[in-house]
Amino acid sequence: MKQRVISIFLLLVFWQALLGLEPAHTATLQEQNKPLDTTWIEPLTGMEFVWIPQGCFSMGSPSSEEGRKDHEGPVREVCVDGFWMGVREVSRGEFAQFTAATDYQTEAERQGFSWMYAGDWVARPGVNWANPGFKQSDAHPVVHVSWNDAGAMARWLSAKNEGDFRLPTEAEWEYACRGGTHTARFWGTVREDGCAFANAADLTAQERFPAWVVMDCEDGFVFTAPTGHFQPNDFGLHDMLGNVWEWVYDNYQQDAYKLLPSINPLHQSFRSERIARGGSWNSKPSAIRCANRDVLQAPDRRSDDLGFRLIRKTENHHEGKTGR
Ligand SMILES: [Ca+2]
Ligand SMILES: [Ca+2]
Repeated sequence: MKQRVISIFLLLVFWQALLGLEPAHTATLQEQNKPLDTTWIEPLTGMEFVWIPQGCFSMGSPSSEEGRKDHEGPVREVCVDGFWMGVREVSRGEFAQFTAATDYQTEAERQGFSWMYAGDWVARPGVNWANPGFKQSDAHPVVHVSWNDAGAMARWLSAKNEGDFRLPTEAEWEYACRGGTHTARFWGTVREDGCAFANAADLTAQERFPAWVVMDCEDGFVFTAPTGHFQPNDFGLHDMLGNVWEWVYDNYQQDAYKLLPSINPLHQSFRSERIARGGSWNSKPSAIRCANRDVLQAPDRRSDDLGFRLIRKTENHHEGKTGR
């Protein structure tokens, strides 16, 4: 009897191997959590989202990293659940569809001014997302938008679609920026390679602003570039470094990496400081790093180098959970 059972078992194993079938339980956690499609287009704006699988990474920068500040440490392992992320920064054309549909007025429009950078910060009257102070097409990233403005667009998209839209947390943003890499920049260790991957302060910008510290290469843009113009990282995300700084969801906490949990960390408080990530067209090379945290004093801050991208969280795509 025992021999017969073993024979049947071996026959089944042989049969399964012959058919090339894998037993169901060998499917990896990653495969189980993968959505059916890995890109998704938001129907109202045409914004493209890509699935960022759950994962863990070393958040923060080592003390040896050039340009590093103390609040970028201590480096620690952080894990985030999977999410959909905007492949590109929100463009001016996409933001225009939001304002046209809702009559929303940005804080720069309501208060009648925004901040512009040309070596020093100047509060300039009449400047806003539709009148940015330099030439832009609808394909360029929207600028002069506050944290509050970004939240308003996210709430509009959440009301019109399945899923919840919001800014990425700091952890989600840095995980997405790194795209599985461990270097200061997702393209590797040679910062001059950056002109293929990021619109930053470069030789093109130095012709206009001679005092700027720049990358020793030409990216071709003094101010913003069309979103998606540069090569993406390994997650398929464009402009995670450079072009415009990107708002994240958290309130700023200097000691966040000491205090927050390592699973899906998020800092929320009554303090007004917020954070932007990734650097912009006016950033010197040492600011163009995935770990860099720029502290902004209030959620109504806006400027000509500051925009955002959104993420989308859904329940029906076997959304990846860290399970810890
Ligand atoms: Ca540039
Ligand atoms: Ca950016």
